[in-house]
This record gives sequence, structure tokens and C-alpha cells, in this order.
Amino acid sequence: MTQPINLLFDHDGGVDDLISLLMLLAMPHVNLHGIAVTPADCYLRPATSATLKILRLCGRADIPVSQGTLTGINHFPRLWRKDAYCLDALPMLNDTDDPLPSPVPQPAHQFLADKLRQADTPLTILITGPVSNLTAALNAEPDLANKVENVLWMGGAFNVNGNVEDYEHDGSAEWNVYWDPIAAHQLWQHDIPLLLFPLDITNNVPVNLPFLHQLARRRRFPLADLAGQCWAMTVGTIPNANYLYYMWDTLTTGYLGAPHLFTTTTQPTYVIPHAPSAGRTIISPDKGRPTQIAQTVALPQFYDYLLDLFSQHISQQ
Ligand code: AGV
Ligand code: CA
Repeated sequence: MTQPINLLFDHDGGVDDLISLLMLLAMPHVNLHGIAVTPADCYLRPATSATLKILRLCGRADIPVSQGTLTGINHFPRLWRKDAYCLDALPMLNDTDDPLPSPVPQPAHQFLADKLRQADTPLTILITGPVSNLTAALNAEPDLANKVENVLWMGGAFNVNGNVEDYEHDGSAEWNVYWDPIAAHQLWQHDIPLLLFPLDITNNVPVNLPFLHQLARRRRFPLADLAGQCWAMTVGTIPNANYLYYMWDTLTTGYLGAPHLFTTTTQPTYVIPHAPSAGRTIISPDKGRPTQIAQTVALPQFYDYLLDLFSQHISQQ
């Protein structure tokens, strides 16, 4: 059915980042070559630990995990970053004494570079946090761009407001770009295909209770149970648009399994590196470079796809 995808996954330990990992492990056509954890919307230690525990649960402790050492200039709110501690403490991730592997010794930007260099065929890279690691890898070795099949990034906001509220900022940026706006600006200079999932499309997928109730009815499947526990952590937020939790990363990840549910468009885009719009993504025929942008998703079908994905039996290897 779907073509095999050789994938590197760089995430930043948020609730939907770890649900994205569950999704990838449930996709039989995805061959996950390695995982990088970026210390952005998380604390690195519990986010790495939760990542390793999910791999253990799914019988995939063979997949190498690296930790990011690069940090952006605009830190995520601590209130969001602490979610990693809650994820790492979930009972389903802690019901065994089976040993956890260690993360690899290389920092994440070197790890990504090594994996690209060693790959026989180009790799797809899924990024659900900031892009600092990939940019550093390509800055150091621009020819590695030839080994990049495609970059799927949850990031940006074009014709909608951003989600950053901060001093010295006008609110036009999305957080994954804002954390390290210089890295995003530099990534745009590299000769790689980019497919963005900006807030324009993710605003269509708030985490909603009817979906969570449907998922709950599937909780006899371990993945559905765990995804439901993770999402339950996100519903206690102030019901104001700014505070709603969306399926930002999970929508992006879902594209790998159900691309037919999406439409995309190609536009010349540019990243503003400096204040007061640092991290803003804009369409600019002058300064822009061609960028593919996910535009629409067939919503009921996407939710059904997620329900089916989480109703798979994970193959314990
Ligand atoms: O801007 C969306 C990105 C996604 O990669 N993250 C969360 C997702 O993992 C930052 C973010 C924006 N609003 C948030 C975020 C919120 N209310 N809680 C936690 N993180
Ligand atoms: Ca994220």
C-alpha cells in the first residue's frame, strides 16, 4: 500500500510530540532510523526518559535516541515544559523493571549528521519542535542536503496569528520558529525540500472531548489507552483560543500515514530572524524560497485514521 519511509524524528518532548512517537511506531511502513530530543518545550531528562520508555513499551528499544545540546534564545514557558515529568510518570510507562537503554553519546546535531551521512538512500526528517539540530548539521556540512528526501516541520503561521505572547514580540510567530528564529532563518538557505504544517492548518484540530471519548472506547488497545492518557493531560486549560491544546504535531505526523487526506500548496516563504517579529513566517515573492505548505485536511477522516492507528496491536520485536 504505502511506500516505505526511512525517517529521522526530531521532537521536543511535549504531549503531542510523544503521541507522535506512538503514531510512528504504529505505522508499519515507517522505518525509524533514529530520534533526537530537543530541549525546547520540555525538560530534557524526563523527555528523554519518556521517549525511551515508549520505545521499551513498543519493543523498539533498538531505535537510537540522542539528546540535543543546542538551545534557542527564547525559552518556552516552564508551565509547558514540565509536562515531560507527568508523561514520564504515567503508569503504562512504568510497569516493568526491564532496563532502559542509554541515549547515544553524540549530541543530536551530530547524530542527525551521522545518520544522514551513513544513509544509503535519502531520509525523510520529521521535526515537531525547533529546527536547531538539522540547521547545525547542514551548516557544518551543506552537502548533506543531498541526503534529505524531505523535511516535514510543524512550524510557522502565515495568514493567522502566531501563538507567542512575549515581551519585545508582536505575536506573529509560532513557538517552534520563535525558540530559535536564527536557525529557522538559516534552514531556509539550504537546498532541501520543506513541507510545513503551520498554525493555519493546525488551528482546525483542537483536542476535543468527543474525539477523546471515542478513543476511550478503544482503550483495550494499549496505544489507544496511552494516547488517551496523554491527551487527557491537555484538557484542563483555560478555554480561550490562546490556551487551547491542538493536535499540532500529531497532525503533522499523520501526514506520513495518510497524505491523501491533505492538500498542499507551494509558496515563496521567508523567516524573519529578528525582533519584533522574530520567528514570523511570511509569504514573500522577493525574499522567499519555494516551500510546500499543508493547506487542508479532511477532518472526520483524519480523526478516523487516528482511531484506527491507535487500535493496532504493537508488534513486540
Ligand atoms: O506551537 C506548537 C508547538 C507544537 O510542536 N508546541 C506544542 C506542540 O508540541 C508549543 C506550544 C504552543 N502552545 C502550547 C505549546 C501549549 N498551550 N502547551 C504546550 N506547548
Ligand atoms: Ca512539539
